[in-house]
Amino acid sequence: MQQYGLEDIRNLVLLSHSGAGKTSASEAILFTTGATTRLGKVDDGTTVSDYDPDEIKRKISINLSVLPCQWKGAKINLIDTPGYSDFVGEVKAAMRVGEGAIIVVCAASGVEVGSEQMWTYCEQADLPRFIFINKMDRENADFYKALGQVQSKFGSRCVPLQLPIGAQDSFQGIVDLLAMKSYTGSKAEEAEMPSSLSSQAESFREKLIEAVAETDDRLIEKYLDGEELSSEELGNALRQATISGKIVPVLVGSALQNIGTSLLLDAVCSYLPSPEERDVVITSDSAKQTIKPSQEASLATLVFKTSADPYVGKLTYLRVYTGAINSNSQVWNATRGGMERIGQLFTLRGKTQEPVPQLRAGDIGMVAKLSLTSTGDTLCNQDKPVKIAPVIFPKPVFGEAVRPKTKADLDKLGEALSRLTEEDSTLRMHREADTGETILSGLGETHLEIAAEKMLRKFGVAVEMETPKVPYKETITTSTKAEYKHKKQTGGHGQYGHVFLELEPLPRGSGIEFVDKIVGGAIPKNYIPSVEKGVNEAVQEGVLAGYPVIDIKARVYDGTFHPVDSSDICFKIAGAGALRKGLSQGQPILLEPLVNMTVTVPSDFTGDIISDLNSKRARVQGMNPEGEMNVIETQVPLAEILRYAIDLKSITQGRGSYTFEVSHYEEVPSHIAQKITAQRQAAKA
Ligand SMILES: Nc1nc2c(ncn2[C@@H]2O[C@H](COP(=O)(O)OP(=O)(O)OP(=O)(O)O)[C@@H](O)[C@H]2O)c(=O)[nH]1
Ligand SMILES: [Mg+2]
Repeated sequence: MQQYGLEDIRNLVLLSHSGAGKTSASEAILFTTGATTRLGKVDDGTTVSDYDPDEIKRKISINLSVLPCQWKGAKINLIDTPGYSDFVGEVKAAMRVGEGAIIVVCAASGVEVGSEQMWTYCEQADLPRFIFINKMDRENADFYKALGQVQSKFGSRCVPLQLPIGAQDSFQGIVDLLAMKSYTGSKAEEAEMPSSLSSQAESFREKLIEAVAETDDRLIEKYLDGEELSSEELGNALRQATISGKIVPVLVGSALQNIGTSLLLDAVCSYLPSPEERDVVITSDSAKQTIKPSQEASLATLVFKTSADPYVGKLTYLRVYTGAINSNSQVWNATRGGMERIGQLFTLRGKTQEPVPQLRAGDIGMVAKLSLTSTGDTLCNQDKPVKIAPVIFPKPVFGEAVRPKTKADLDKLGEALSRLTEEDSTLRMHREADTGETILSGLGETHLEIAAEKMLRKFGVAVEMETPKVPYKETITTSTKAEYKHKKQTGGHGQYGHVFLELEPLPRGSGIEFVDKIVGGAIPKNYIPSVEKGVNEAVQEGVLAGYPVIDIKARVYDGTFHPVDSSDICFKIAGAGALRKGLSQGQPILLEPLVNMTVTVPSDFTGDIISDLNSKRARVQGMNPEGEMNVIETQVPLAEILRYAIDLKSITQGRGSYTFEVSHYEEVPSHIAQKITAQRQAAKA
């Protein structure tokens, strides 16, 4: 097995709006580097990257895939990511382990929302990047228009390194502006520069040289003095400028026709950083710290993804930052504080596994069947423990209630759900005690739909999903007194319990209080716990719509008993009866949960968002501009935002995001309460 030094590795992430051509570009790269012998197509379901049945069916990427290949002495771990926003967790994981990115832009559609989002993520992560203007062969492809959009959205530091030769039907090749050479066809054969392009190429070359020179004090001096800059000088300066983000090179091509691929690969190796050039952020008790990547140092490996394979079991994706990890070894999981046994390490290209004896710093690989380890953990040597900063995943916001279709499905549901949530850090499962529902939450409707399909395909569990029930509650609004006598005469000895309760509404969040105010033994002490039991059982189901009752004080202040006929059960029945009576008299109301929600949208959408929020009974509590975004703080009933992921996506074309947490309960407005009560009663009947 060939071993690569840090400087010979490129961990390269492909990013874009869905459909700009990342998977197609990956396919072209694998073919061009000789990793594959035929060029697959997304539309035929034959790509290496999108091999998952869900991906083939939908013709989109859902999972990140690591696609190792070799180019001119370098090892490139290409990481294809999904562009669809529900799968942004995969993007975050991929970006965490990459040193460089290519943002793919469609030459016909221009810069789409998703690609803008990716640019923002790259800015936040300080990730050096290229722009690749793809689909030059397509109808309506226009390099200069797309470039104009790129520069107006991302700034003039996006500088073309290449120009296309021809466009659409007549797209043939690429002009390399640094070398001033032309290449045509998928084999990139050197060709004469078309005369129609030469003055255009000269002028773009001049802009490129000026931009590069401006990033380097020594070069700009030479440049202004009118001296010629050597291609070595330019290349070195461009590399530094790309790594520092002062320049974002713009490249061009067609993934489908495999034109421009080899030049793109050359540029990746020449200008994007190797693992050596990016320090590793570790978490420590004090401030943010970094360590230097090194193959000689002690081991530090980050687990950035886990996938659940129905046959192999759990598959753990590793990125080694320092040292090396060996097959059939023991390592220390610093995050969990325990030893982990490492079996056979391998690299994975699509579904093809290749066993490797060792993974060295800079590289990416996988291992199966780890017991202790999950996504985000650091594996290292026990005597040199270290924790690498984990991937920060977006919080799940869109929940649905999961119901197994049959009894057999029910038995397997728990296991399937826990495997799924282990595999996907943006999925969560919890049981809502108040409604008895199992809630699966993720980032959007498609996300959950695919989770359900996966559950069926991988674990044979069939489920139905529906909007979760709102955990309404009930309470009373006035104090009241109620009496209940349970008395029965049956054959032998009878039943007797008699309770007087006083009910009082309590402030929100108080819960249920039970107070014993019996004097003079009107109810013997030993029966009081039974009265309390009765009260506690009865509050589980309110008198309005059967929802649990909260925030009341129940005081037992009087009663009578019978020396022979009274019993625990009789006083329990009496306690419950008195409570129910009291609830009916206490002017009961329905309560609903309110959430504190933070919505982040581009400022232009503020008006639309606010008017939608108003229609959802929201109280807007603040707005804080953050750059081009507006952060809207609001309090809104949970019932109104159960499907907000869908509304927000449609209002903002996917540019918005939100988070929320349950805050407190408030009274449901009476016209809505009436509807809910009527529905519940109808359902019961
Ligand atoms: N004409 C033309 N079509 C292309 C090119 N690249 C990709 N396509 C087509 O565009 C569609 C989407 O391509 P993908 O490669 O799946 O795009 P993606 O960015 O991976 O999409 P997601 O995985 O959903 O984010 C497919 O139908 C491709 O055949 C290209 O260079 N030219
Ligand atoms: Mg794709």
